[in-house]
Amino acid sequence: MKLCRYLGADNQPRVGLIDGDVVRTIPGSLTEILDDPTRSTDAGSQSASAVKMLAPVERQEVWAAGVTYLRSKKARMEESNFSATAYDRVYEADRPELFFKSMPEKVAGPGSEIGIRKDGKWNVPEPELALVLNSKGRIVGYTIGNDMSSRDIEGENLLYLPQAKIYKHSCALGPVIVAGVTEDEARTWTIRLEIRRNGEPVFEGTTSVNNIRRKFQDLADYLFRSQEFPNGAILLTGTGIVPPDAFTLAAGDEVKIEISGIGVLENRVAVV
Ligand code: DO4
Ligand code: MG
Repeated sequence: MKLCRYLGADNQPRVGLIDGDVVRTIPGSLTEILDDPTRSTDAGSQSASAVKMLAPVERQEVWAAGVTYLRSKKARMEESNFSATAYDRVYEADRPELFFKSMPEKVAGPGSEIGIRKDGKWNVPEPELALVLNSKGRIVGYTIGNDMSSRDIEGENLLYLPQAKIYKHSCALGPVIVAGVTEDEARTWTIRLEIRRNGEPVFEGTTSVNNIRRKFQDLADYLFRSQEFPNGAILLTGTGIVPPDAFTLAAGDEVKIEISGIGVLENRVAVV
């Protein structure tokens, strides 16, 4: 089942169920629908190609897990002189690295601009499977996330992580939420990242969701420890694709992230 958030004819955001080429409106807020995805869809329908898709997030905070793939651990140990052991240790530890990523209203949707910091010299996208959690911390769906990051700022000092990760247009989500899928099924999916510059591919990489070291529900349970999310939350699960060290994003680059069971999230890079 594919859910989306889109702009209705009255310019108000709506939640819909994608049924072939048609979007069927689901009455209610995303919070209510995540708590009960079997709600009726009798509030009208429109052609899917005719509507503007929005980021599938309404009042849910966006959080992210880090260093959940071996590739991410190795890349971060290389970029950082004195924090290398922190990445090594968190990869093995029971408690995962979890960090706040974005308020929902700041998330970029499909086709919107994503940002690279003007004071960052080494900027990359991080293509990630995102867990959609309801208010009880249960995984009710999956979407695609982009955890845009400045590697030079993070590498200079671990305490700069919030600046490397949380800035204007640093988080994109979409295009849809796929609900009713088990973790075992999601682990068969492939993540693909393609970056194009002036229409030409400049980077392409793939990984398998199954390379994520941690169980998805364990990540969600840690996020909900001593914490409440009355509207649910989105949790990015970390990146397993890191472009070579010589690569940095430039304004105008097109970033395309595909997850086989979900779809394609495309955004263009702007300096912020
Ligand atoms: O520890 C820094 C962030 C890690 C991260 O964002 C990732 O592994 O995806
Ligand atoms: Mg990340």
